[in-house]
Amino acid sequence: MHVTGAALYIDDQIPFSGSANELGSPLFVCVGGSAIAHGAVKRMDLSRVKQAPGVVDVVTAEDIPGQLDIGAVFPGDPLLVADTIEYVGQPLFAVAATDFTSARKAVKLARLEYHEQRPLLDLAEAVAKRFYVRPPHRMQRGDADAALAAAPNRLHGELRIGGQEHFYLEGQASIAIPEEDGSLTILSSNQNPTETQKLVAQVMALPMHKVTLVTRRMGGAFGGKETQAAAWACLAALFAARNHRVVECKLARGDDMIMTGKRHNFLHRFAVGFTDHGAITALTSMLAAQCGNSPDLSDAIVDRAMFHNDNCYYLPNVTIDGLRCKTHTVSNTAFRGFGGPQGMLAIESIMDEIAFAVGKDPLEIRKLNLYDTDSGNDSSGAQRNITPYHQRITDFTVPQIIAQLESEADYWQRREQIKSFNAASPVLKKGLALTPVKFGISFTVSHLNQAGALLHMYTDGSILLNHGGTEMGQGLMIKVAQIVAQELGVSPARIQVSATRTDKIPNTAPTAASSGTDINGMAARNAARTIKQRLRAHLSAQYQTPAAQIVFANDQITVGEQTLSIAQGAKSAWLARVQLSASGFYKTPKIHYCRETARGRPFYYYANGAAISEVIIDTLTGEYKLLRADLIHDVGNSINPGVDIGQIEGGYVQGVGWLTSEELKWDERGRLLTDSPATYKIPAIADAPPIFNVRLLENAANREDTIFHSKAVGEPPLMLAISAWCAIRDAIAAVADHTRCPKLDAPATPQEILKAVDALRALKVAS
Ligand code: MTE
Ligand code: QUE
Ligand code: MOS
Repeated sequence: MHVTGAALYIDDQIPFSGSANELGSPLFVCVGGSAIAHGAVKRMDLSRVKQAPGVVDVVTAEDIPGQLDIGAVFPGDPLLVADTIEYVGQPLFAVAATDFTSARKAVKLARLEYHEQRPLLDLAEAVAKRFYVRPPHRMQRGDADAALAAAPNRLHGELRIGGQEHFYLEGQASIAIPEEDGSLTILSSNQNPTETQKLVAQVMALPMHKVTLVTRRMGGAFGGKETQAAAWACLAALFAARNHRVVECKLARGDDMIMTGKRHNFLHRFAVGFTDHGAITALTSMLAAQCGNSPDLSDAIVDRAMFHNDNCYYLPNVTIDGLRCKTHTVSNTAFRGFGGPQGMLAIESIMDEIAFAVGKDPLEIRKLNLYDTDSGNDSSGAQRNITPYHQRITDFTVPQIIAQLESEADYWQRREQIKSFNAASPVLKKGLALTPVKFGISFTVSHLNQAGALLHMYTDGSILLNHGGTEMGQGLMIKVAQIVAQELGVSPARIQVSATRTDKIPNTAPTAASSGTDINGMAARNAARTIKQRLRAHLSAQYQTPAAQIVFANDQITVGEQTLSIAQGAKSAWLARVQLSASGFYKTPKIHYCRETARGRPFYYYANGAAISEVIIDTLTGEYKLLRADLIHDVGNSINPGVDIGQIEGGYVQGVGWLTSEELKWDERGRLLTDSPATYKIPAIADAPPIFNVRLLENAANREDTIFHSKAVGEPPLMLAISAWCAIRDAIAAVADHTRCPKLDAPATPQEILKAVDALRALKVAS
């Protein structure tokens, strides 16, 4: 339905949201944002706004009946500015009008004067000034300083990693419907309905049971609707309650890009020690994230960056420091991978640097440093399978995936072909890289690893499934329906999946951390098992048949010699007053993590994969093209191979966008310059590699007891795109015959590539 256009998004639901009844016609909201990055409002004259055609209501911070702050985890996010302005676009007031265009025109009529202060906009400056939204955190194993001092070889360096705009096709949007008794129903494009329910309740000074969040689906989210969908739902709710009208609050694309947070850009500084063969003996790593003006989810995001700073590699002595830097920019937030991609890119870049230093192919260095789960102790007797946070790596499929890719995608032959091509081609240069991925599955904040489901079977044998997860295009609903269908021996067509509603399943976790199917699938299966057990017990008594001889399969129930339709079974149970509605619950087992000691088992298991990317660059213009990508990814026993392969392809392409063409730029006053698709370049279909081989690892059942022994797939494949960035760097290095590792930041835009090429050429001339 997403793909064909049959799906209804928030904006499409206005005609169905009570607009033709006693509530009158709906109102539409536009938000007025700050023009300055830091300071305070001296004067806010909204008289012309109020008088503008179509305007029905205007609100400022003073009009909020309950709590002003909507920070999800820590305070710091006022719904509307009450005193200090902390970024350009920060909401100051909001307008509701009879149509969206009138609301937008009215906002422009505000007369605003500011007390302006100098904003801090640069990440490196925030690092230097220790300007933080949250305190730093450290993970440690062994003695990195001593091992570094003793290392036969050392390198140190710095890498800048860019952020990323979510660019979900459906922008932020919510509709609020006032109900008869002061309750509110909110339709919201939202990954985190429970969190928004709580915040709307707090803002409106209502108990949570008076607020119901409904999320049918999102037209994409990618982490951008985990915390940052809440503000627009709150504003719609505020206007709906004040005016007793249906109210829609949606952001125009430009406002969406300016007013909502993005992937965190990072500054990475490191020192690495290694043997003459290229085996790492010590690493000190500083991961500094630009969080923007408030904490939002940055504590957990920088933690996840730190958890993935090892990627697939054993680091015998390691210290990782994570810094949550504050700047006067919009608060950055969750984005597919949740900090993991940034932490992982940092170590993959180091792998390349070591390869240049010891004169080996980067793949050799990667293989040499992989975790070893079978045998190997290092020289100190320590097992080579312990992470910097002291979780033991088991069931590590990466060596197998790399071996399969090396042979099936001809890594070494193509390496030779590329060498010959480059030797004969002075302007165009090709590059190749293979990079692996190990991504930890579970929310690292343990209490979020829980899910609920509610299953009804009707007397006609049809089934209604509810669970706490939300659909954003990742295929969660079909996967959970398949799971219930499998458990009950019926076809998925018999199962209708309801919209996600906080009045059906309460207190849910966000649909995030790739855990949607893992936890909601289990909860739904538990509900299905309960109904099945009740049916079996009933039919066993009714037909005097042992329970073991009752089989649910092929849309039928076989009871000994007899065959019943599901409808017959359901009706029989109903007549005997057997409950055909059940709830299910699941919490992820085995996980624990102590943040004080930075030790534990934060992840139930890991998702693995690897990719080879081949690129060609033009060393005169800096332009590049992906020529070929070969991906092998481990999804365990796939619940839906079509959906999984779609996630892998989409994740890879989105990652390539992050690391190549998607560049966010602000001016010196903190205004976003890249606020439209004209200036912010996401990948288009022609940017996908013409040869794109995507395969699922075979015979890869998850050894943990996950749903049908599958593995989560939503986020991990994004990081396969690191191979494209490394391949570009490899192509650049060809300019100086691979004698030096090019200095390259991310994203590798044509400008960045050209800068790196020119730097190498200048060195070559000088020597
Ligand atoms: N795929 C599509 N089509 N649209 C999305 O918004 N979000 C990603 C991923 N895949 C996303 C997507 C992110 S950030 C996450 S955490 C997971 O889907 C969430 O869904 P899951 O847990 O059900 O995999
Ligand atoms: C991965 C994630 C999330 C995470 C931790 C991960 C995530 C998320 C939170 C989070 C943390 C604390 C809260 C909260 C949410 O943690 O998406 O509401 O209080 O929202 O390892 O994806
Ligand atoms: Mo995904 S970034 O965990 O919403």
